[in-house]
Amino acid sequence: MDNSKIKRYTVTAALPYTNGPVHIGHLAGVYIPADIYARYLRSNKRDVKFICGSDENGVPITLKAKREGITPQEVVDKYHKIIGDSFKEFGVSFDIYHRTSSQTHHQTASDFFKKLYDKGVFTEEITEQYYDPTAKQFLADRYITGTCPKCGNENAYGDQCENCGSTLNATDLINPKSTLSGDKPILKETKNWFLPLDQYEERLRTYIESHKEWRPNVYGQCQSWLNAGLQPRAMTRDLDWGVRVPLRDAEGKVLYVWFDAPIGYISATKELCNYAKLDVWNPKAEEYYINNYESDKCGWEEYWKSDETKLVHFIGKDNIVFHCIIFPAMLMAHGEYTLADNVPANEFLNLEGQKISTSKNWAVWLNEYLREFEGKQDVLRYVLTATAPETKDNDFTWKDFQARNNNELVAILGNFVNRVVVLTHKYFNGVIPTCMEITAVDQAVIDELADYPGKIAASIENYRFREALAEVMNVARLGNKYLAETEPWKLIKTDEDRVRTILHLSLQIAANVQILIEPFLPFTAEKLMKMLQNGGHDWDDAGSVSLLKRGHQIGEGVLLFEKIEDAEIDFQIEKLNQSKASNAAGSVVATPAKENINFDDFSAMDIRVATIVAAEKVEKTKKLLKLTVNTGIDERTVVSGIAEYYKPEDIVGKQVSMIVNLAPREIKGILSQGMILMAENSEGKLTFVAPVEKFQEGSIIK
Ligand code: B3M
Ligand code: ZN
Repeated sequence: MDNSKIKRYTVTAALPYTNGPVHIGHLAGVYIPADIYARYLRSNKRDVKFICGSDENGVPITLKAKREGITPQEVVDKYHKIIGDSFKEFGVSFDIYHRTSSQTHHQTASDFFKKLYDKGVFTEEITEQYYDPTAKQFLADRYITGTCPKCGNENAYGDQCENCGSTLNATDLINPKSTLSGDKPILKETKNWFLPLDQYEERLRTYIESHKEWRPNVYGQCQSWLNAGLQPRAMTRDLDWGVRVPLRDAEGKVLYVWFDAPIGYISATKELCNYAKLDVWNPKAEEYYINNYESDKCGWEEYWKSDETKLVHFIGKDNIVFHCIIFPAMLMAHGEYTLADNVPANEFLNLEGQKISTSKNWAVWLNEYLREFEGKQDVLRYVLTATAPETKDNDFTWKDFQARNNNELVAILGNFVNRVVVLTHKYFNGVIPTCMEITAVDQAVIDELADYPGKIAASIENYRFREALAEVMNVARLGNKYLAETEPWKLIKTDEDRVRTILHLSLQIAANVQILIEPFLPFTAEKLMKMLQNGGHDWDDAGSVSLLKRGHQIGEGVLLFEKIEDAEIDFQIEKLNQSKASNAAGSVVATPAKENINFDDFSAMDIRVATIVAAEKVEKTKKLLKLTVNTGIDERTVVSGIAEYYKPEDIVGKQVSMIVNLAPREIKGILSQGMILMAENSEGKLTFVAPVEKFQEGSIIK
């Protein structure tokens, strides 16, 4: 886009699914680069709206709710808050963090669909979908399990087999089962509305081909989609969670989550513009935080419908087709909107050589990082930017994290700033000395410094954030080199005027670092600002050596970074190794939840605290122990299949939980009156479920 034409920027970051917390892969892939870009634009006094929010619709949410036994609304409320907090704590400076369960969003998405419908954009198609007659609902692919036709895994999902990794259609499964009722689903006809992507193919090709400057991975993926030929895609689904399809004959249907989610960017902008004048969190506004208080009524349409607006989507590579093909097709069909000028999608970040995986707990969770590395947000921001997967997948390792902190942040950036501030306090009581005579060495430094802001800006504007950050570090290196060459600590006795000049210039370099590092490491920039007492500067001022005036009093020195010791890193590696060990044991792949029961079913069970008073092996069996237990009500006999895990002599005196009203059964000739509750992991290992402290026998468990 022609730079002289740009009046404003709309910068979006992919809306995270609210079905779990966010980890370093999310930060590295999307949110840190987007934040750097938005902060850089603000520092350049450009008009920018930085938009994000929670993606709260779709099957991932309903599945999570089912697994946790809570409602979808409870799921999204919980994670909207957790995710919003993490972003805030890492300094991700959204102007709004909105959510797609909001009224504004439902209305906006619904209107958008209606507009396309009224224009006759959609085609109606009747297809056969699996339906659960007991639960009386159509089943999304993830709600169907069955045997994988490729590898025989009995727990494959309707869209994928996690054992062999094949992509499946629900109808491929052998012995399909509904996860809702456990019954065999039937095929039933259903009507849905399709976006005929094939009809937009040529316009999309023209659009994509006018953006040869896009990252090769993004451009390449778009080309291969287009070359494969686009197919109509259903924009509605038979599901009961999401934005209702605003048509009469669409009972029980909602908008496809990838139809409504990108519209979430638009509804968030609307919300931001309507509520921007409120400088408090407004629960009615249904957003988590709004940053841009002053902007008052900003007119959301300018940010979406003007060809003077530059729209940039930050996403991960798995979202490319949705942002570069489907959403643009929707916007074209609507007719009033501008298309994205760039979609800088990142590749994936691996962790210690393996793909990050939520289900295997192979991840660094942001909330845990914040607990274990308190106040070190910028260290993570630094490492994730320095190793960002911009052009290919990249690897995060804890050793590298430590090395970059110790050898780069501490040794280069922290060291430079610390020396300048300490020397200024020591020699001149913290007052910026006058610049005396400039030598050739000084001039070379001044000239080199002047080139950096432009170079760094060019890298950022071309979405090369790693390169940009490396250049900012070079500014600190320049400062260190200058100090090492001029050695003011040796000159102070003999040539104080020379030291004045050296420190004057060094302080200017530090002030430049403050401005240039701000988009990347905002917390560090803030500390520098306090140390140098240097506010009110922005990008335009960088490159200059008159940012700090002589006679200006600087603040107290604080350490910007501290060394990270081996023990802290070993702890993190150990934590991951534990995940690996339990993955190998298979214990993390929990069996799916059983069907819901009602409260009466639960309270019909009489579960008590009991104590084992005697135990012996049941003869001629491998697994059974005969236990005598004190239930508080009586003393009775129970036969329990725990002999492989417990020796009789080890469990006498142990407290247990026991169902006391289970109908008595005869086992190997012994009348067993009740059942001891045991937890069983995926290897079949058993352990007692007992009160955590000694408790009175007969206490009710409820
Ligand atoms: N929630 C997918 C994801 O988190 C999706 C992004 C929506 S962006 C409009 O990967
Ligand atoms: Zn398989």
